[in-house]
Amino acid sequence: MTDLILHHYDASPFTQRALRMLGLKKLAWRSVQMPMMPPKDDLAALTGGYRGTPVLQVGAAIYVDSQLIARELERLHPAPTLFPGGPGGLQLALVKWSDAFFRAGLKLVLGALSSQWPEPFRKDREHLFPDIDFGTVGAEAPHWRAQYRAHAALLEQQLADGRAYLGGTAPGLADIHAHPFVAMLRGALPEVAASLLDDFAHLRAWEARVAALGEGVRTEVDAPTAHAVARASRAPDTVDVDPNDAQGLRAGMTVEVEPDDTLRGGSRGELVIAKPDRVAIRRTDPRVGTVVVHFPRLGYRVTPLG
Ligand SMILES: N[C@@H](CCC(=O)N[C@@H](CS)C(=O)NCC(=O)O)C(=O)O
Repeated sequence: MTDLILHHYDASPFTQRALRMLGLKKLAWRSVQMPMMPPKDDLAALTGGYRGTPVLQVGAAIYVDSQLIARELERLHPAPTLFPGGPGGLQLALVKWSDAFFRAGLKLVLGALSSQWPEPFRKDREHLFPDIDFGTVGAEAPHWRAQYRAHAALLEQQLADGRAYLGGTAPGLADIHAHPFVAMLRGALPEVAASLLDDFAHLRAWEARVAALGEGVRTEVDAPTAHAVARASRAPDTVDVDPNDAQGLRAGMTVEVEPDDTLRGGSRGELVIAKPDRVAIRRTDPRVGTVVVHFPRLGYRVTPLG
């Protein structure tokens, strides 16, 4: 039975990113569905409070965010690589570019559709994105259409020499970063997407190729099964704190870790890893035992509590 357990819901473009990684690597994995909004107690038992999707579990190790899921899948299953043609720094850096692409598409979707959402879901998303005014974002649609098309035009430019994927002949993380936000607009606002994208012929062919990566082989399991896996596994005892840590973090500190972009929730625990690429905390919960929860450093705030 595969060690990989993905906690997720499929409607999320960030989940779709994790699925394309699993597809590129042709991996078998176990799926635990989470709700699209709180309460998410089953997930919180593992993460300590982070509520976002996707989250990868490997035994008693928990990996938050598609950035770290990419790194971990690459470490565990190096071939085929997510980083064709290089060590991956630039492909990983594109996560911040892809966030800007996401935001342009998100604002188009919110402006057009959020007033029709059920009230509890709309209120939850207003909480999640405190920097977006749901009441006025629709009035900015021309700007966000222009931004979205400008991002998509970069993809079209990169593909214009006839290459199959953004990096050349092999698919990689750059494709997987960008593709979900093209698919998101096509799914949510097909007419808007057509008006912004359909003269990009190379992009259209590329969309089909990236979608065809699929998702590997999924087996559904329930949350108690995943919790039992965590309880039966020994939490990794690695302690690895960068002596040059930019915040002066030290092993054993109690810290809170939370995203610095949206309010996807924070987690508290004992700091065991702090490096430029990640921070990890050890925490114990009666439902899952002791787990180590890893977060990317890029885009996450670490607050020492004592
Ligand atoms: N940087 C994160 C972003 C994840 C993210 O924002 N996911 C959204 C769904 S698209 C989410 O978790 N929303 C809150 C929720 O579903 O509770 C990643 O790449 O994993």
